[in-house]
Amino acid sequence: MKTLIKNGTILSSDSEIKADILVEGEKIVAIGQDLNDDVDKIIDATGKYVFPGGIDQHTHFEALTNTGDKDTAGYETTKALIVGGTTTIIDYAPQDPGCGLIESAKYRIEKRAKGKTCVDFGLHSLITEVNDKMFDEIKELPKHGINSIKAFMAYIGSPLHVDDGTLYKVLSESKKVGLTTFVHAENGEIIDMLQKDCVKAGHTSPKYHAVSRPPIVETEATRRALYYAEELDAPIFIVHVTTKGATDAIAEAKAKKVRAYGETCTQYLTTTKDVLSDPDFNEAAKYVCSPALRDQDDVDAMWDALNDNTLSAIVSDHCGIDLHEMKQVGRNNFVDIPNGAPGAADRINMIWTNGVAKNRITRQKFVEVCSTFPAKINGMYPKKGVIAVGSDADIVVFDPEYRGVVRLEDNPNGIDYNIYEGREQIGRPEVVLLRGKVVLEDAKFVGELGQGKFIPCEPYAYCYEGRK
Ligand code: DUC
Ligand code: ZN
Ligand code: ZN
Ligand code: ZN
Repeated sequence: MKTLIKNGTILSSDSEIKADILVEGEKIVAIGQDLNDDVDKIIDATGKYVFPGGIDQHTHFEALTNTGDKDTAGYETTKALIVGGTTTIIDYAPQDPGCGLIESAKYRIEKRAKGKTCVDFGLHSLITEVNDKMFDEIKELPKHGINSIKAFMAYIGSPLHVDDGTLYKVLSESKKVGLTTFVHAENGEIIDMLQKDCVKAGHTSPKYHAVSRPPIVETEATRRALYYAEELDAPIFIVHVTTKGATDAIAEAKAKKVRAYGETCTQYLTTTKDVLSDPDFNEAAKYVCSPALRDQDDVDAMWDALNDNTLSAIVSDHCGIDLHEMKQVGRNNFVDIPNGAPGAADRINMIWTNGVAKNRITRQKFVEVCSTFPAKINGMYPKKGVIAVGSDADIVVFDPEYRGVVRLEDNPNGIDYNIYEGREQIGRPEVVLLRGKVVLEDAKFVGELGQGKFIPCEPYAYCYEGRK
């Protein structure tokens, strides 16, 4: 199968050019002016931007929540991501109870995702059980196509929480085999204390989710984790950064040549914590995610941190947690609301609308943080994350002239709400190719369940920068 994409403006993380793209099989085989070939299909991209498929390096499909009752929505719901211009995810693979890191990842690839996922996917391992086997398995992860492992400093009393000794050892062991440690940096002890104080005072509505997770809990934990990484000379990636204090800490670490990186999420760039004060529980509970939403100053600081290269990626931290079932358990106490919100399907559109179209970031920065950098740090570059000869033909043809409003019914995400419902939308993907196959046409999904495949992540990726 040969496809020619004609007359578009190709965006990369450092340039934009008007050129045609020839795709053969799963790969891009030529880029140039006025390409002509005997092809099966021509896509007219006149007036459109053409960029590499979005890579969301932080999602949770079919995974346990922090409250541990029920799993998030499954991989069949990734159909909505294709409609939203994302072609690859790096999903979290928590240890299933009683299982090792590797068995849990294999089960995810071969059973949970197989036949269902519509996007290509890599995996980050995620610690939920600390024991000798877990540490032994860290050494084996690269052989299984995993180049990262996540540890939670938050959630005291849940299987997710790791103590500081464990975090220190994970950083140290991971470095030996070319992995990057991804850290959820929030001080679990302080949160636990503040939550108890709120509840004792009768403050149980969703608003107190943010009250019990103030910026200091994130900023302090980020500084602590970065300090371990500095002492160990180990690469570290801080997930879902939301505070100016945390970005200052990452910038200081970078200045000291610590291999420190961070991401923020769409919601921390577009939404303030005011929504948590809605008197309607259902309206407020939608936005209970961790870290908590912040004030406008921190929102502005996240855009700044992307622009000065302190932060390197924008992710969704997508959690398919439905409102009318799973979130209801916290109706009488915010502490019991499972943390997380869906957003992977809207990431590209919301970042274009609120970032590029509002001149907060350039088109080049958009490609860098939504696709290219995630491919690099996860060891998928240049197979993914770039429009280049030899790369996978994961391509979005994006119409910047489209104007609309986000409606769940227009792109169902498998969950009973969308946190961006009713928001302005500027631009949208018109055509999407996944490894050469057209899976979105006229902004309609034309692919099939199970079209996505597991993509191994190479160890010693970007964050090692020649250093071992
Ligand atoms: N952290 C995540 O990364 N995802 C969901 C909940 C959380 O605390
Ligand atoms: Zn702790
Ligand atoms: Zn987290
Ligand atoms: Zn997450």
